[in-house]
Amino acid sequence: MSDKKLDTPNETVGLGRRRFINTAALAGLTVGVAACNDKPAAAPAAAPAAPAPAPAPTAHAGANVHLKPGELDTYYGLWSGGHTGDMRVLGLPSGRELLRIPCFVPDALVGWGITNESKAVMGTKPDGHLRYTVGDTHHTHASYKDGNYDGRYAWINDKINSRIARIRLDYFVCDKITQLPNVQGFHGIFPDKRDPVDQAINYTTRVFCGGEFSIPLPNAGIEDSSKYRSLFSCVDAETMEVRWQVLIDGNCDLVATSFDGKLAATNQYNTEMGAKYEDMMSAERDACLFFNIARIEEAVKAGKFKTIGSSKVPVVDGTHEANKDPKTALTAYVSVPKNPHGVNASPDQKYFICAGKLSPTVTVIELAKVLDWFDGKSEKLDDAIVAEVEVGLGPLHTAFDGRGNAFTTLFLDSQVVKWNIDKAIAFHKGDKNAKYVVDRLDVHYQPGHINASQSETIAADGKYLAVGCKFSKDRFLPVGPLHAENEQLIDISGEKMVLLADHPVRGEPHDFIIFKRDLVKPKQVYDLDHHPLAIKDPKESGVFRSGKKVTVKLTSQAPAFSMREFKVKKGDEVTLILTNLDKIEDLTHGFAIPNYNVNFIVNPQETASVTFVADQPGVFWCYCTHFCHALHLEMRTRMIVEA
Ligand code: RUQ
Ligand code: CUA
Ligand code: CA
Repeated sequence: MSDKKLDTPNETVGLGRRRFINTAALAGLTVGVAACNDKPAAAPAAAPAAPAPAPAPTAHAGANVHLKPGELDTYYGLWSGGHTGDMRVLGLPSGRELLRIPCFVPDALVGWGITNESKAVMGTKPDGHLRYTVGDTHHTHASYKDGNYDGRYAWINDKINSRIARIRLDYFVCDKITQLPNVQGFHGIFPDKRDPVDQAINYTTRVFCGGEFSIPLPNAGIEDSSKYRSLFSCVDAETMEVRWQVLIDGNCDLVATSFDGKLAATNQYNTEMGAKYEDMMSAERDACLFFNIARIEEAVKAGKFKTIGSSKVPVVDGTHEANKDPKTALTAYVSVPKNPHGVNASPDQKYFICAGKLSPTVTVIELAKVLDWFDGKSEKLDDAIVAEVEVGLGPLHTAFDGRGNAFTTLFLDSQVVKWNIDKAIAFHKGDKNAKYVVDRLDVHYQPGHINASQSETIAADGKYLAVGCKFSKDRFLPVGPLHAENEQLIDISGEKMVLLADHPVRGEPHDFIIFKRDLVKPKQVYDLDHHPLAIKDPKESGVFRSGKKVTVKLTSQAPAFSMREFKVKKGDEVTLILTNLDKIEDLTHGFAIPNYNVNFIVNPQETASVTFVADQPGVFWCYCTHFCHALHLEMRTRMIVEA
């Protein structure tokens, strides 16, 4: 893509005179994206206030990225996998990918979508086949305690089928998936940052989920699109049940939560409620929508809700019409420019920041002032906006260093801009000498999400910044038309940002979080008692028949399965249960049955099962697929299917 083309609509004007991006500019972007053969340009010509060249990386920072063999990373990163429907675990600062945790899409390594256990998590149709085999994960966040990660859970969204998955951070596995009723395009996601203060309602942690696409509710018939609405959903972190939903005007995009458990926010790019993109960008301003969580829960408790279609989830009314009186309002729509993308809560617990996307601005909203409005202490909701300042073209997402600075991606400028929140507020108040832009750094290219180590926690440490660049063009060896994406790592410990490394990743991750490694305590082996069908002694192995249903019980201990052969009859419905009795960390075995579409792994002390119909007679060598021992190839058992 050509940066020159991206900048064409603006090349003759300075930042101060750029306002909103129009359709022509977007058309220019489209052409630029299509014309990917163009030589990549350096910094965009029209980039405002071009920074001095960044200083060379400090010895400290550079040395940290290139870990010596055997040296461990200091941070974990949880990345969403995009189309692969998984969560990826990276070590940082090295950028090494350590694991992919399958959630929404079958996975060949683990046998996700093959084993009965994973199918039960993923959900099946009455015929036993998976309900869905595609997914699209965008946003991942982890559970908090007192404003910092507590290492219990992470959650990730599936935009396609409106599902939320929970990952246990002790085993790094997905253990529950919930589909949100009456939601299409489930996008933003964010949990509570502490167990909320109001114990009277007996809260546990909640996860808030934004519905992006507006649909008829209930979704029957094709009616006037101006009547479509979206829902904002609250999911219980423990039960993973949907507790309540809020009917809203406009749509939800990203989601953020306050540190005190009182407010959740979502940015809205389609307050126009347009059904075509031209309509979605017709208004000069959209909104950042705030939810008064305590009031919503009280309304639910008081029975002030309806239900939609066959769903039993209580739905309260958060539309404009029903929320005009601040003293009873469940929602507050704060006006922000134009098609905002991303909303982030600053680690000082004071502000929510919305990036403009089609406006070159970021909007800083003061939390206390939103609460003042709900309490009737402030007349105008717009007073909650304490800054709305220009930062560059196509601002999308914001991260924080814990020292009062924010870092916002500029999609169109291909830059990260570092800006100071207090100075932006001063500038907005009229101090035109307040230089809120601290630094700019070119990134490669077209950045979307951004996050800093510990960014949205009270322990933001201002060390590393990762930037998810949507296009890598010339940064890696070409591998055909589809390029790797570029997750870049930046040192933010000093005044100036320093680019440290490019990390190629398979398309296409979106969001991610980065946290200190000691916040999680991974388990080394499973516990036999976790699975009710665990075979604790090889002597329990055997073939157990009940009519046409046959249970085959097997154990594994390197380099052998407990039975060297087993017999079933053609037409039997076979459930094979395999417990791995090896006790050593990482001593995993696999189990594959040729021609039967069976392949899965069992980790040490783990039990898994598969069910299939033995429809082909013959001899089938079931073999271990995971290299475990010098006699790994010999680790087999013979399934004999009698005609
Ligand atoms: S959105 S590139 Cu799906 Cu996370 Cu902003
Ligand atoms: Cu067991 Cu390879
Ligand atoms: Ca809009």
